[in-house]
Amino acid sequence: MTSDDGTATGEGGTAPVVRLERDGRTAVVTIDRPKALNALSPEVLDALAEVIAELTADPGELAGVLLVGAGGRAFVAGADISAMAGLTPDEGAQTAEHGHAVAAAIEALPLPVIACVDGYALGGGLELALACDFIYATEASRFGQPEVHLGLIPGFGGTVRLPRAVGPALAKELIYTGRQLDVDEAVRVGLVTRRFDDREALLAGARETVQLIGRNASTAVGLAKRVLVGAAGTPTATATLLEIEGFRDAFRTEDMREGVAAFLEKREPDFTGR
Ligand code: DAK
Repeated sequence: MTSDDGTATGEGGTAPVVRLERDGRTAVVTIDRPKALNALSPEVLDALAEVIAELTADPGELAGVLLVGAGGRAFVAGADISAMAGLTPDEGAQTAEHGHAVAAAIEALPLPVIACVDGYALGGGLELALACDFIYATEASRFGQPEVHLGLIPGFGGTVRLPRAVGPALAKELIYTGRQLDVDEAVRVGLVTRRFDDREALLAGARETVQLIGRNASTAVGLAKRVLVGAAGTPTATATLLEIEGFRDAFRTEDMREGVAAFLEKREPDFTGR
């Protein structure tokens, strides 16, 4: 459920497990279950889905979203293992659908979402980060798909998005072994785009990036995300058609006319998001 101020609350409406704060042009979505290292219980997935739906329905003047985990030890340490213990195969499949729906909603949101990782991003936590547009991380962060240790395989998109992010061979090695990457290796293999000394620097850096994005036409940023997400993993011919459609749609926007006119008139553009 979501309260008036956009705070998603847990069962009974008393315990917030996902918080949404709007600060100027930046939204911060915090997964707040630090005692369980922010593990993705069904309640957290519901709350995340509600917050993403709210941002989709009313993006206002937002230029970007930061997704963070509370507590300073973990972004998200995976799907909630205790919630999975007694599931039947069909219930397991429903859990996978639940997680996939949240990932798809993040990808469909026409705003960039930055996963801000400070600590563990394991299993469903890494999969959640991979559904974001890019990952920033602190020195204290660790990444992995440890599902095989539990007799499971990735179920929230890890077999799909991890190979796209780091290449199929490394993705296989990580999924088969369950070994963790430190931030050095995560940056080297392209999983993490920027590293920061600590959480404060991480959040400041991510906010700066949202500010940079916010100087641009939000229509163009949203179209670019639509094409990038839609084209991922598709054959070149399909991806090319998606790009042509997106390019066509850019010509439908006032922002494109304004951006081009401003360049030709040697002035700063005044984008309106239309
Ligand atoms: N679920 C539930 N609780 C968790 C948890 C998790 N994934 N990870 C940690 N916790 C809880 C611990 O149980 C502990 O709770 P208390 O005992 O204090 O009540 C608390 O968080 C602190 O954890 P530790 O005491 O273990 O802390 P350490 O610093 O010693 O170790 C750790 C940190 C992250 C290395 C360790 O907690 C750990 O290994 N956690 C599990 C990591 C993991 O295996 N994650 C992947 C989960 S599997 C599916 C779709 C998707 C998925 C599955 C199914 N369907 C299609 C059905 C995805 C699966 C996964 O993500």
